[in-house]
Amino acid sequence: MLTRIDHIGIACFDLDRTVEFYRATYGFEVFHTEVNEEQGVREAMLRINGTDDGGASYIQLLEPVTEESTVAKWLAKNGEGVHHIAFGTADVDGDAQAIADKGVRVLYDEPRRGSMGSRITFLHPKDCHGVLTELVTSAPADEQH
Ligand code: CMX
Ligand code: CO
Repeated sequence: MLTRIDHIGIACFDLDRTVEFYRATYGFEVFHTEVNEEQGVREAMLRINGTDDGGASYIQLLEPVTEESTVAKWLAKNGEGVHHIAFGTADVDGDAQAIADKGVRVLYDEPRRGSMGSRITFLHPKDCHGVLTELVTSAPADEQH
């Protein structure tokens, strides 16, 4: 069951400048940064709020680290902006299977590593009314890194 918005992914050309905009304009501080080589991104997670199930909601700022990155390709076509939304679930495997059974293309056979040790998969935007949609199961709080 999808229980919360885990994050909204925003593609940007310059992560440091975009982080500074979010800090100066809204007061949001960086909670976590990492490079995810597999996803081809350098990212900053800005924690916005906690939620009823113990999870949190974030803004995920994404800067491509390679020319081949899906985010680089998207930026070249669209410029900066909202790239995807991510729903949180305790069971990304079960929910991805249930959604695939409804005829929506799930992009990965098995969930991959996402921010802070989470497990993630994506639904094809063309099957989701134009919205690239991510499903996330967070790592347990003491295993987030
Ligand atoms: N939102 C909405 N539509 C999108 C999209 C997005 N983010 N990315 C691509 N599309 C659309 C394109 O506009 C295009 O539509 P048209 O044919 O009508 O022009 C179509 O999908 C195909 O786009 P493409 O540019 O040819 O891109 P690809 O098919 O090569 O890749 C996708 C699209 C979704 C398969 C790829 O972006 C992907 O695998 N995404 C999942 C991984 C990812 O995004 N990782 C970065 C974030 C990591 C994280 O969140 O941690
Ligand atoms: Co994401």
